[in-house]
Amino acid sequence: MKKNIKLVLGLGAAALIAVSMGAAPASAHVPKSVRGNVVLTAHLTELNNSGASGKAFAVVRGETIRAIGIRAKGLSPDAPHAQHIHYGEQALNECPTLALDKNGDGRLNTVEGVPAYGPVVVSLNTSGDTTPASFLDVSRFPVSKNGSYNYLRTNIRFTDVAGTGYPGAGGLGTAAQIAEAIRDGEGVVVIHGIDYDGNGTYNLSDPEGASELDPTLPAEATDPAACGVLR
Ligand SMILES: [Cu+2]
Repeated sequence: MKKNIKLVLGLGAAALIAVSMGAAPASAHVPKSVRGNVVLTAHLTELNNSGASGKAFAVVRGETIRAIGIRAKGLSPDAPHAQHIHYGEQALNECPTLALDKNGDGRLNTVEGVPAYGPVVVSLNTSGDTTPASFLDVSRFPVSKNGSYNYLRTNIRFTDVAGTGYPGAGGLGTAAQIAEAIRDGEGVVVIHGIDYDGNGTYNLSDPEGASELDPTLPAEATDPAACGVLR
């Protein structure tokens, strides 16, 4: 009996995907909110000449992401790819350009992109905790078999996130504030991980060296590879 209930829920999620992936007639006034569900989509385009691209959708209701899916291709193959929703009250909430390459090394690292896409508000991993605390737990992010993957996760709750820049609250954004911003089209999906030299692994000894986020991780594991705004 339990299995049947799960199946029904699964079909529900599939229906939501079908709705969000389907092309809406250009002329119709399709309300963003259908019975409280806000459907958002994003076209992911490459950063750092990664060659990656993809599509994402999210169905958000209140402070919950009921379903989120990412279809990515052209990524460094057979490697884990950290992926997040980024958002900041004081960020542009757009994808960055190389103009933000502050140190002029020709690569856009994750921190350099923050003025554009803001800090991490949700970790789009495959199991367990989805808060920003998990943003670099590479063992729980999707692996790009032959450079692509289809990711789907349901029922992610937004949480309060420090550093999202709301004045008067020590920079803390509440779950409600962040959820509203994402529903309003200000969330940015970022996929990380570029094996620049194509030697098959992310290496600390490669020319890019250590990540600016964590000296024990290669920059190849954390540099942004694709980006798109959920609108
Ligand atoms: Cu990210």
